[in-house]
Formats: sequence, structure tokens, C-alpha cells
Amino acid sequence: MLTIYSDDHHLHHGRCELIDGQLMPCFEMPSRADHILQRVQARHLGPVETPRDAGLEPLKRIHSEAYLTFFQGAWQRWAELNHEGDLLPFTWPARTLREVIPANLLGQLGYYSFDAGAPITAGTWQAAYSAAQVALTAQAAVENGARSAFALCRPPGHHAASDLMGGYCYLNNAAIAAQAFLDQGRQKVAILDVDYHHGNGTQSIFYSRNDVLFTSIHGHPEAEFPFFLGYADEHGEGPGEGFNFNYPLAAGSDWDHWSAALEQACKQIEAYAPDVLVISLGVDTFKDDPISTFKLDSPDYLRMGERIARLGLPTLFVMEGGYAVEEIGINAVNVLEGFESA
Ligand code: OKP
Ligand code: ZN
Repeated sequence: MLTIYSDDHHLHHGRCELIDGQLMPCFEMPSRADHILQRVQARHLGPVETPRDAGLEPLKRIHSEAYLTFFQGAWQRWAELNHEGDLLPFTWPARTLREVIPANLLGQLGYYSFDAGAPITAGTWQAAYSAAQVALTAQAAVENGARSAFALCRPPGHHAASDLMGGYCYLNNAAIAAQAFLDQGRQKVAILDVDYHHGNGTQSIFYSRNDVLFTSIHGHPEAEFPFFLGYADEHGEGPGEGFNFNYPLAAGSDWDHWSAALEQACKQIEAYAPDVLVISLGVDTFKDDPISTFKLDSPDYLRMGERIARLGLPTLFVMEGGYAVEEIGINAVNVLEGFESA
């Protein structure tokens, strides 16, 4: 399997996030992608190539121009104010407030975010832009006939909506790739999001559309981030009604529970009969993940890849979460090796 990877992810290294009332070093750190790349190479998964630059146009198909312009210029504006730390939001247009776009940088950041979990640093735009190009180059490989490809994206993307960052995500790499398939002539794309967290950004982007099926298996939002989306009764709206399926699972779910949900998701994907499949590949379902509660073990990821392969679809894997840094490479590459073996 071809892997697409860019060193640019090192340009994004947030200092801290707020957890249990304390500022802690960011769990979403550069060594995550380094470990995955090392495992790809150690297992001889296949060639590793750098992304081509397809420019901003494919990003604009998913994200609003105003959001992209704000994100691209935010660090420069922050630096001109001579601030030291990362740029982080702290006020949002929640209920009772107006959805105006203030002139102030921090006001605008609140407008364009849904939590304080996506710090902007000097290199965040470049890292996120390159991650989107990684997804697009891997997408092109599948579009051109490869059975599969692996987009080793960092930062992740599935929490990012059309004009919102949050949950470590800025640009929705999987959504950008899914849209690129459609723009290059495919009629129907299915997305299967196996990250521990609900892919609220991806769901919201395609919620009223029937050309992208969104399915997601995740920690129940009653008890887990992102809390405000990802429930089982969210089936899509308008023309998208019946093209969104969430499988929220209880805290502590193991492979038996998880794989039962995977069977249901696979049934929906088979019924949809897509031309291509995009996997939002998070491995924070792992038993030792520091921010999650599921109980998957490393061999389970082989089974996951095998089941995905049995769908018999051209498949693009897009890296999302996974914070047990020592095992992240083993678990992610196990999915890919399971897929290739089946
Ligand atoms: C990103 B991905 C407060 C804790 C909130 C956010 C988790 C984001 C997960 N800073 N945790 O889906 O793996
Ligand atoms: Zn996650």
C-alpha cells in the first residue's frame, strides 16, 4: 500500500490543552505521526511519497473562503500583537449570544471554533494545509486505480466543519478527499469513521447530501467529546435523510461490542453501494489510549482491516486520532496490513 506523508506536520506542535482544570501538554503531538511512519517503514508496507500541491481549490470545496482566510492569517495577526503563547479561543457565540463576526482576533477565533482544543501556532496553517494535500495525493492514487492508499495526515481533521476548528482539527482531510472523488467523476462516496470520537465535522459537512454516506462508531456523546453531536437518531436531513448512521457505544466497549457495530455500519455501506470508501482511521479505541475508554487490543486492528477489505471497495485510509504514542504505529499499520491480507 502506498503511504503519503509530509514532514510539515512537525510545524504544528501546540503547547498545552485544558484537561481536568489543568493545562497539560497536548496529547496531539508530532511523535504520533513519526511513530506511524516508522512502523510503515519497519513493516515494509509499501512506498512512502510526499504530497503534490493541488492548491487551495479542493479545500474551498469543503471550507468557506472566510474561514480559510482567517485561519491562514491568524498567526501573523497574533504575532503582530507580540503575544508569546499559542493562539487559543475562550469565548464562543453560544445560546443567547449573536453569531456576529467581531473585528477582534480572539472574537473571530471564537466565531470560527467550537472548543479550545485546537491551538494555532506559527506553523499550524502550513501543517494543516500539507495534511490536506497528503489526503488529496493519496486520494488521487485511489482515483487512478490503486486498491487502497494511506494518507498519513497530521493534524487530524474529522472534527473540523466547513467554518469551524476544534478537537485538534483544522481542515477536514477526509471530507476534502471525499469531495475530490466526487469532483473527479465518482457518483457516491461512503465514509466510515472508526475514530473513538464522533466525526462531528464530517457529519455536518455532508448532513444534507445523498452523494456521501457518513457512518461513525464512537464513544456515546452523552458521555464523551464532542458531546453535542453523534447520537443514534441523527439520520441526515432533506436530500441527506437516510445517509447518516451513528453507532454510539458505551464507555469501556471491547472488540465484541465494537465489531458488532462495525457489522451494522458495513451493512449500511453495502446497501448504499458506493464507488469508493474513505476510512477516517483513528486508533484511539485502543485499550491503553490516555484519553479514551474503549478496550480494543492490537490484534483487533488486523480484524478491523480484514472486515473493511471484505467490502470490496477502493479504499482511502485517512489518519485521524490515537494518543497511545508507543503503540499508535502498530495499531494503525495493523489495520492496513489486515486490509491487504484479505
Ligand atoms: C480528536 B480526535 C479538552 C479535552 C477534549 C478533545 C479530544 C479530541 C480528539 N482539551 N478532548 O477525534 O482523536
Ligand atoms: Zn479521536
